[in-house]
Amino acid sequence: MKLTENQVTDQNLYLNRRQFVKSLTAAGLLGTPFIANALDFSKNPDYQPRLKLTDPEHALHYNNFYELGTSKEDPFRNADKLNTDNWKVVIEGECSKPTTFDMDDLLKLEQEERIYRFRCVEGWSMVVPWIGFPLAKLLKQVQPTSKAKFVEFVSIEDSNLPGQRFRILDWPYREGLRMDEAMHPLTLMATGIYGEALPNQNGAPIRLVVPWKYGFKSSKSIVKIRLVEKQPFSSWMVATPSEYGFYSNVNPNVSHPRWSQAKERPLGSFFKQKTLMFNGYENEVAGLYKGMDLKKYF
Ligand SMILES: Nc1nc2c(c(=O)[nH]1)N[C@H]1C(S)=C(S)[C@@H](COP(=O)(O)O)O[C@H]1N2
Ligand SMILES: [Mo]
Repeated sequence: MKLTENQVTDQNLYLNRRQFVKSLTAAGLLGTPFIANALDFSKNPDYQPRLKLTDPEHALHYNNFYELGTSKEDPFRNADKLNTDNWKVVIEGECSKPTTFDMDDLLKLEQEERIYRFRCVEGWSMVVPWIGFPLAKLLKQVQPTSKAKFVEFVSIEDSNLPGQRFRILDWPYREGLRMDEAMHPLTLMATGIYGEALPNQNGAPIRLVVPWKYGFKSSKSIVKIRLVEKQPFSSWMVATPSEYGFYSNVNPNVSHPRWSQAKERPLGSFFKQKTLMFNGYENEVAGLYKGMDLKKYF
């Protein structure tokens, strides 16, 4: 569905488009593919909570994307080192129809905007309008077999990525979800943010967004999705198994070994606020973990 700008822009909830373009001009972003790539999308009314959006100035310039460097400004500064031309996403493993999708195929799926909370394990958070489609829609197309118990996500590996010259992590960046988590309606494949195609620093051209889990579960720049029988290892589990578990659900009652997770600092705010159980999505997802000891399965 093609909507006009008036239809998709709610002045109260949504950021002022002209202001946004102005902030991009100030940041020297105009003329880059980011502003040229407006997406066709509709607002999903079920996911338009009355939350104050994070200023894109923060969400687009304060990033974690170790392939592009480890400091928060590196991903934006090195954004042009990520080549997204002819991007393909391979879906393989335990499914009857393994398929290679190109971005045209994926952008043909109906794109919707959803405003989600996002909480990094480091203790900062944001509220951003993602554009994308439920991962479940894509997975159904390849017809997972009964052996598909988990889903593994593999991000790009490329010698031009400055962070991959160092073994900061076990490259390529890998993450995983249980099949029911992957099929959950909240789990999104994002292609855009703030009304535009994803800029490179936020994981162009396509990334995962799992809003009830710590941010590192939301893999950027995905090239492969594997349906598997056994629980996969994520790059963070390989790096520090005592600190980063497979589940990594946002939980204010379970501390990181080195800091409390009870509070978070919204980007752009001086003050901290309380972190919510499952990042505020408890009603939607608590059932997935019924009977599980959340301290053990962290
Ligand atoms: N491929 C890849 N994906 C990644 C990361 C990364 O380093 N590489 N960092 C993760 C972390 S720790 C966070 S908090 C989020 C940050 O997303 P944002 O920069 O869009 O806010 O991306 C996640 N996805
Ligand atoms: Mo993070």
